[in-house]
Amino acid sequence: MAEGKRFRRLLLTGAAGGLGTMLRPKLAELCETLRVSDIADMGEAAGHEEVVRCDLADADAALELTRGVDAVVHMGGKGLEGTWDEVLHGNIVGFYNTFEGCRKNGVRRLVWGSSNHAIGFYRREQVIDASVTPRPDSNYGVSKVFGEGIAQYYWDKFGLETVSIRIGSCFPEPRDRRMLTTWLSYRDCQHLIERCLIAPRVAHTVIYGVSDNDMKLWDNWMAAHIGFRPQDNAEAFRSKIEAETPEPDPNDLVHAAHGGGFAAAGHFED
Ligand code: NAI
Ligand code: 15L
Repeated sequence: MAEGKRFRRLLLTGAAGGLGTMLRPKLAELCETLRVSDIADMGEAAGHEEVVRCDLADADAALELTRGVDAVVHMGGKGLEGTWDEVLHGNIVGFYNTFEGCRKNGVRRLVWGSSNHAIGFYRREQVIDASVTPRPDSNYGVSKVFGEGIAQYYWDKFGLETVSIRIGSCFPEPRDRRMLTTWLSYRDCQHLIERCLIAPRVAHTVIYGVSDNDMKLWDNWMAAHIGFRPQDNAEAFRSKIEAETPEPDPNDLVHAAHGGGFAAAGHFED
């Protein structure tokens, strides 16, 4: 193994997406070879990269994709609410195929982007930990609960380790008042993914992906073994956000529910 590298080969799915693009150079630091994959174009392969364009809903493609990798950072799939067919294709069939590929190919660990929308119907005055019953707020949130369920199953039955990261809002800066609570900075996200990959033992861990914001909805005491130490705080953006956005109605679900607009929206199929 080359000096300073923790892994021979890592796989990053969703490499053309917002988080995949941000994580691509960071993951390259950790491994000798980074395999990047997406259904969309990902640009040219760098010297240390393998670029594989495929649909994770294709089981044969997912099996081939996961061959020969030590660990997977899975960010591919539908990243927002959508029709049931879209969510089914990208997140449920795609996730199952990714897990099956990992199992058949003996991959040791998978780290993936679950979402706060798995618990989006909790109310803002309820601070929750990872042991709560899921309360998904959308088709999308239901697919994340499915993902967490399959992760638990593959640990219990096959010993495949997974970290399910219930990501809050991961963007360069918080975009609205809700994100003053839910924001995960890019720097903290990169550190979190690294910790999830290198922590000695994770079994199936659920962790909230959120920066060290003053206002908190999620308590990560059950994932202390990951060693996640966020450094950024959305409070630094408060005056800018408050100047740009109207005073919220605290009873509106957009502000009252952890999932914000996803909880407040109607059913997507209507
Ligand atoms: P994104 O939508 O920018 O990226 C997702 C990528 O997955 C896209 O490049 C898309 O082409 C690819 N993809 C979709 N269906 C696919 C399929 N069937 N096969 C292969 N690739 C497929 O999403 P983003 O923001 O980068 O998020 C990454 C993951 O993290 C997503 O699973 C999302 O649900 C999750 N997440 C992100 C949050 C955020 O704040 N950015 C918050 C919570 C969860
Ligand atoms: C998510 O799950 C989405 O992927 C992201 O685009 C944001 O909407 C985020 O949740 C959020 O809750 O802010």
